Amino acid sequence: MRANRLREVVKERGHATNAWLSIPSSYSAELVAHCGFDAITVDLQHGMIDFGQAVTMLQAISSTGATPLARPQSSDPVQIMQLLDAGAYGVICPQVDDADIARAVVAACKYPPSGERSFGPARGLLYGGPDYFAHANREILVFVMIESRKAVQNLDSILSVPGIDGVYIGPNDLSLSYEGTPSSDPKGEAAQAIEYIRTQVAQRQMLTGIFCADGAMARKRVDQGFQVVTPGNDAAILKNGCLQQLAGLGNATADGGGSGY
Ligand code: 3PY
Ligand code: MG
Repeated sequence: MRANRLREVVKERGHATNAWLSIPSSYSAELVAHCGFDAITVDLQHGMIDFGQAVTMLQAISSTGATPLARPQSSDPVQIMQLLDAGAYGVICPQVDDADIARAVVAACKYPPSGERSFGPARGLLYGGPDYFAHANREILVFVMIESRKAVQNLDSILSVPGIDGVYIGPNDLSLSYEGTPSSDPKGEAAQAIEYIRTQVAQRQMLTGIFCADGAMARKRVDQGFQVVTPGNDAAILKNGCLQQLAGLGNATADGGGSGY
C-alpha cells in the first residue's frame, strides 16, 4: 500500500503543512496540491463540497505526493467510510466532544477486528494499491477535532480511545465555546485551552494539528510546538489575493473584508 507520508514528514521536518479546500473544484484542488503542501484536506463540513465533488478533488490531489485528507460533515460513520473508500488517507472529524463520539469515529475508520469499517475500498484501492486492505488500518490517519469546552473537559477520556492518531484544534469553534465569539487566534481561556490540548496530545505521542488563518499564524503555531498546520483555507487565500491586487492598483475593495475564517 502507498505509504501515508504525513507522519513521516512530521518526523523528518518537525512539522507538516495541510491545505484546506472549501471550493468545489477539481481544478483548484489540483492547483493547490501542486503548491507543495504535505497534505490537503477536502472540507465537507464548512466547504461548499458534496461527496461527488469530493471524489474529483481527491483524484486531483492524487496527481501529486500530498496526502489526501477529508473533513466529513460530522462523525457520521456512513460519510466517513464513504470518504475513505473514495481515497482519503485520513479524516479530520469535527466536533468530537466525548469519548463515545471518538470511539464511533475510530470504528468507522478501521476494518474489523479493530473497528467496524465496511469492506468496499473502491478508489482507495486504486490510490493505495492492491494490498490496501492489509495495511489500511495502519496507514489511514484518524484526527479528532477538539473545538469546545465540553471536548476539553473530556479530553483525557477522548485521548484514551485506542486508534486516534492525532488531534486537530478548531480555534474558531473553541473561541466561540469559551469566549462567545469565533476567532482563529483566540485569547484568554480559549488560548490557554489550546496550549493545554497541545501538551496533553503531545505527551501521548499523538499528532498535534491546528487550523490557522494564514501562514504567519501557522508559523506561530509551529513555533509553539504544533506539528500539522493549515495556513488558511482556499477561499480566504483567494479572497486575500484578489484584495491585495486591487489594493496594489489603489482601488477600493468591495467590502473591505479580508481573511475569511
Ligand atoms: C474551527 O476553527 O473551528 C475550524 O473548524 C477550522 O476549520
Ligand atoms: Mg470548527
